Amino acid sequence: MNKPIYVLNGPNLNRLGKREPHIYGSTTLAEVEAMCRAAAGDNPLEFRQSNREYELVDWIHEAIDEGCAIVINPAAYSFTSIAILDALKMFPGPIIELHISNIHRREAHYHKSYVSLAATAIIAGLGAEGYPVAVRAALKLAEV
Ligand code: CA2
Repeated sequence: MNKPIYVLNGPNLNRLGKREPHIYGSTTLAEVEAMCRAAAGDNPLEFRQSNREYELVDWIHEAIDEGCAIVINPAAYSFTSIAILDALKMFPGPIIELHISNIHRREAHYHKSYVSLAATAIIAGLGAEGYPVAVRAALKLAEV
């Protein structure tokens, strides 16, 4: 069995599809998970969301030990978390940073992501459709 791909989601994304649909769309996180699982096919996939920074760090550590690739939407922690950046720097495989919205068209505080310093690639602005694109790309980069 292949190692799993980890799809990690940061704070507030559990509310996806329920608020601000003009920015984040109307797809819920449960629907995003289904899209990711369909994109992964037979490959195992761990799909998680947390509002707690330490939990995301712990899951990145788990992915370092057990995962083949990481897709991460760190949400607001993109712009604040050196802890998540440091954890991602330890991951040997592909890391796709994903944002539903195009962060570069938004306010200046959304422009500088620490996570980008560790990312293999960045997807922003494709809406929820960015997730299956990211999963397919990460699996290809991981050569599974
Ligand atoms: O576009 C993205 O995916 C973001 O990572 C979402 C973050 C934001 O801080 C980033 O700049 C871009 C915010 C997530 C907020 O989640 C919500 C979910 C439902 C409704 C409203 C906000």
